[in-house]
Amino acid sequence: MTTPTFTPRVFSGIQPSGGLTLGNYLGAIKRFVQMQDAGMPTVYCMVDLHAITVWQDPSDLQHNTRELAAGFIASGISPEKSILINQSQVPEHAQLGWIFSCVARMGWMQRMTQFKDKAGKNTQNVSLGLFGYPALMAADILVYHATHVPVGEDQKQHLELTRDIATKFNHDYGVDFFPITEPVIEGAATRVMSLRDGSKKMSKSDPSDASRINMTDDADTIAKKIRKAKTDPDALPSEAAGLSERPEARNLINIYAALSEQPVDDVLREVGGQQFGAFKPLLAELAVSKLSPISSEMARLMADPAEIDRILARGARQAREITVPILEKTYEIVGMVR
Ligand code: AQP
Repeated sequence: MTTPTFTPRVFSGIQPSGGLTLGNYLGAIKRFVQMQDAGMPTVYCMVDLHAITVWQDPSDLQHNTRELAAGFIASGISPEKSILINQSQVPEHAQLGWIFSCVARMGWMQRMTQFKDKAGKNTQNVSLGLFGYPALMAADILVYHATHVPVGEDQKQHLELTRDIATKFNHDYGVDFFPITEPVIEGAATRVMSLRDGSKKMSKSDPSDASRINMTDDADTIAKKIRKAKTDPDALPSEAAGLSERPEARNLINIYAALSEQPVDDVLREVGGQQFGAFKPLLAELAVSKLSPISSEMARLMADPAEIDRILARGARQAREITVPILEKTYEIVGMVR
């Protein structure tokens, strides 16, 4: 059998499970914009079906979905260049998700560390959806035959599972129908850590608001959170090796490097030897200068939610031109009578 070549296509998504954080921006959205601007066909998604794997208040979910769309657009994702969608408006995601739930093996799912982290000791009481989530994520990607998926480091294992699902489907049915997707995990901030604990990922659902920078935070709030960020008493090193045992210092330097688009070594050449008392105001100033234009644009877009809804409706129509034929062909391969 010949291996088909798949046309490059980029897909990625973010859950509207809270407000956008600096982690989502640096780990994911910045790369989304770069790939769009490099001229690749791109599909970006608010994954609302994933968000409800944990409880979401319905009105918050609506608000967060529109605000996330505003965040995408304000960060540089153009609805003219990318297909911008809300997952539940493109039903083929969930339909292919079911097929993939029948391809993925229990043993594979039980190895997913994000499930273990999110369920904690509560594995009997969390939703079945939280456990099955990675099969739906594989469907989100493969229902577009996407070849490249820009994500933060925390999603690496789910992308390996996506490759396993595609491989098993192709093998079981004797086809070369689904591509083996490449994760794109690059840059200085693929894993932005909590400002309160350098061993924990910055997360929109962390109960402590001080642990994260929200894209909607104003300048004073950003400066205050950075001023209060956990650090150690030592001065900053002049080389990256000096950060290896200092997770909080490494995190702030990585954030600085990603925001200023410089390698970590160049940043340390500039700020090595400084105490945090001197470095934190520099970081705050940089963060405010990069994030303020985005948050003001988000506020402007949120003043017209009907326009956001129009953009998403158009995105869903464009997306379904791709997803309907791929799902139909999948059903045919599986042997469903149509
Ligand atoms: N701290 C982070 N550093 C770098 N990248 C990150 N991402 C998330 N947090 C960081 C990347 O953002 C994209 C969207 O993530 P998501 O919203 O789908 O889910 P998540 O990874 O579970 O993010 P959160 O903020 O922690 O959400 P909750 O609290 O709802 O679970 C992904 O590409 C992710 O890698």
